[in-house]
Amino acid sequence: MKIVIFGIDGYLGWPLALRLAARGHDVIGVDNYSTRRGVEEVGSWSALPIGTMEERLRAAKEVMGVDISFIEGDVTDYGVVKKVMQEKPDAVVHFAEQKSAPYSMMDLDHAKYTFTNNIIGTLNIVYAARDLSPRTHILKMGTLGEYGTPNFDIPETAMVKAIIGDREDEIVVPRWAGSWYHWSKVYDSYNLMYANKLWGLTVTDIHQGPVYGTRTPEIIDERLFTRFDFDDVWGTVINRYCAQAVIGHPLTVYGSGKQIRGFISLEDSIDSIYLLLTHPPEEGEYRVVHQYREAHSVIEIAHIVRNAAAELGMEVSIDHIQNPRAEKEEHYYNPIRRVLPSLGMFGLRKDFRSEVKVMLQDIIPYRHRIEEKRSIIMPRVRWR
Ligand code: USQ
Repeated sequence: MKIVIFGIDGYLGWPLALRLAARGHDVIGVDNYSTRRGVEEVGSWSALPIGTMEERLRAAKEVMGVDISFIEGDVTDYGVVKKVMQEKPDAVVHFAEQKSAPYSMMDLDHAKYTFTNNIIGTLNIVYAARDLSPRTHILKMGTLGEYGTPNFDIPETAMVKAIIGDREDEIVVPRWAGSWYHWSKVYDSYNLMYANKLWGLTVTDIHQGPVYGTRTPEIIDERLFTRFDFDDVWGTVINRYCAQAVIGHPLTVYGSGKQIRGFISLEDSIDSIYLLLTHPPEEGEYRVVHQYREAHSVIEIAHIVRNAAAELGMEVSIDHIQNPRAEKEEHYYNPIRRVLPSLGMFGLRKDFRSEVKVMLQDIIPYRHRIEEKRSIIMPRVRWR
């Protein structure tokens, strides 16, 4: 297949490119390095050192013998999107969105940037697909956070039957997001559903939970590392706890820590996306996918990280700090999963504790890079 990855330089984009290239697919990557700039803006860096795109591409060639094409460009620039869509790819993977909830909550400018980048980027892709390559499968990274934490099982469908007053109709599955970032993905989903209805585009809208991890089978050399963020703005919770553990920083549990999310490892995420690309929906279908392996509260995660660290001889304490976010801390949580299990995902349960231990071992050699940024581990961005 010929596959375009918008956002090839990111945490998921780079390992997905390696996976696809290793399996013999043609990969064209696009990125404007905005995550690198955003991480720098908040005074941070990736704990695992990553090379420039040129170095990464050279390493992929030398270590794996694969050629990956790259275009430096911005998904909000229609000219760039048109240029790659003219190649009539089999699939376009859209990861090129501002992905941090805290970044979007910093101030008005960051909220505006998040909306502009995310919503316009998706709009460019659906228009370019309509005009230049209507059969291209658009695989878009959304988030489970679009739904919030409702008190019902979240259907893995676009629409759901609802009774309002005394009449029944089909409505879009209700959403109540918890940051401007998460709202931007809600609007994306609406726009994708609408484009699918209007023009019959083929879409997979993935709703994924927070990802953790340092490796995939293709990352066999330091030069192939993907980024690993741990600061208050760009790090996701499990990666943050692991980074905190290796420098002896108390684990930063927000509030009671009873808030539950659906977590997935980097490796499972890449496996799932690969499966979804190689098993596309029917032509003209809008497919919703809930992508996570297991649901845990963040306090449970903290205990798992603390225990895994103890097994490696590291003593870590757990701190409950005032929650900087506005979110429910006690709630029901059950996003339904059918699509990925039907493709064979999530069968064999990996031992979460040993995965966390591997992560800790992977970042220990780079703990000095985390130590150097110790002052930006505590949250600086508040929702209210
Ligand atoms: N949390 C802590 N301590 C920390 C950091 C986070 O207790 O040091 C808590 C948060 O309060 C939240 C949960 O952990 O309840 C998850 O936070 P997170 O920062 O790992 O994830 P989030 O901001 O929700 O965003 C991440 C990704 C985003 C993706 C989303 C999936 O950055 O791109 O869409 O996970 S989901 O959470 O399902 O919406």
